[in-house]
Parts: sequence; structure tokens; C-alpha cells
Amino acid sequence: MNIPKSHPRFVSLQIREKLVEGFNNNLVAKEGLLAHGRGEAFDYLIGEKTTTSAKKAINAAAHTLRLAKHPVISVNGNFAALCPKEIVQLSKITGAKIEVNLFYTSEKRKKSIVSLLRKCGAKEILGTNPKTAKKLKGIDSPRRIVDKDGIFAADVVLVPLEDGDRTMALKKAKKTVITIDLNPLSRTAQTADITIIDNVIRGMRLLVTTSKKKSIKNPSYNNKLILNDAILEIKKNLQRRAKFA
Ligand code: PTJ
Repeated sequence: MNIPKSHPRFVSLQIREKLVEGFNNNLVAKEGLLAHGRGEAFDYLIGEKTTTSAKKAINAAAHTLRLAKHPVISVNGNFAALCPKEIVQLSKITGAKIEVNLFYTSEKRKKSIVSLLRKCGAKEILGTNPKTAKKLKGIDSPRRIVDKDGIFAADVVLVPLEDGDRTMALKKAKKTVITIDLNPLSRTAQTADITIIDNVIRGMRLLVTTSKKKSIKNPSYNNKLILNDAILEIKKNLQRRAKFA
């Protein structure tokens, strides 16, 4: 659909179109469209911009990825449809492996995601070889199946738009978990070590730019405080909107 640039909700509608296109091209699950709707609502509440707390989390994420010995970027349908170029760029800058890992498992979608990431320049993509598959303990969803050379062996995992169970399983497996999730109240947001409360589109662009910097400041970082700040930013944003607060 051609959305006129003059439309006041142009950017948001454009992102929505990317998701619909991703669904039509077999990248995104039906449920992914619903998940995006929930994300959109939270994006509205944070003011559709990268907040100060998100910038701090992005800095901490870039620093953690730089120090990681075996970082992995976990890719699902929504993430692939929204940020294919940034996934490949971040992988090249940080040396992180890319692994496709779906909640609503589908070989057809996996193939489409792999082919899109290859078009964007990815050389190696894990998550499709049953011979190297391993099971993560403490989780029942298809996301428990991971690659032995990828998420299974990782010390740091970037898992945007994740489900809470797997974040917990990754934590139990002693991995450092970085997530990007617009909902500061989600179980993933609350469980991860570093939570970037931002739209993956904006968050990934800034994460790529920050990761390229020669020196990344070593931040004193507390995720509980970042989540707290993110909720306060929403509160302030709502207060500004309420005429008689
Ligand atoms: O491709 P699959 O099969 O792996 O499935 C992917 C989805 C996203 C459907 C699956 O992981 C799922 O159901 O996720 P949830 O449990 O709905 O969680 C998605 C989280 O991402 C929610 O907290 C949303 O608010 C958030 N979210 C949605 N869109 C965005 C987002 N966060 C950042 N940027 C977005 N664009």
C-alpha cells in the first residue's frame, strides 16, 4: 500500500506494512502480526522515539557484545522482516553468529528467513541443520531446539521480541541475555540482563552505530533501574498528554 508521506502516522504505518509484506512473503507468523500490534501500543506510550533509558541499554548491549567470546543473534519472523540488513551488519561488526529460532516453528518460514538474510549478505546462518540441533533444558516450546555451535554454546545472546520462557531457560543456562522489547512489563523484559525498551527498527539501527565506535564506554549498568526509568518515561509522557494531571 502506498502511504502518503504527509500522513501523520506515516512511519508507524510504514513499519506495519513491512510486517504485512513479511507475512505475505512467508517470513512472519500470523501471530507475529498480533505481537506487532501489542508492540505498536507500547511504542505509542513511549512516544515513538528512543528514550534516554533505551540509549543507556543500547550502550551496555554494544559493550557486552564487544566483550563476548561467543555472541549469537537469535532471529524470529518479526525481527527478520523488520531488520534484515541490521541483523547482518551487527553480526559482521561484532562477530556474532546468526541463528534462526522460531516460536511458531515452520520449515517454510525458516527457509524464507535464511534466504532473505543471505540476500542481505549473511554467509553462515544456523538453526536449520537437524544434525547440529540440541535441546535447551527447562522449556517446552519449539524454541528449545537450538544449534550446538550457536545459542547452545553462546555466552551472550541477543533475543529481540522473545518469549518469557525461553529467556528464563537461557538465563538458567548461564547466558547473558540482551533483548529489545517495547513492553517493559513483559517477562522477557523483566528477566533479561540488558533490556532495550525500543522498537527493534530504531533500537537495532542505534545498536549498529554504537557497535561501530572505536571505544564504547564501560557503563555502570543496572537493568532494574533501566526498567524503572522506562516505566517512568511512559508515565511522564502520559502526564504531558493529560490536560488536568
Ligand atoms: O516468528 P516466531 O514464530 O518466532 O514468532 C515471533 C513472535 C513475536 C510472534 C513470538 O515470539 C511471540 O508471540 O512473541 P510475544 O510473546 O508476543 O512477545 C513479543 C514482544 O515483542 C511483546 O512484548 C511486544 O510488545 C514486543 N514487540 C512487538 N513488536 C515489537 C516489539 N518490541 C520491539 N519492537 C517491535 N517492533
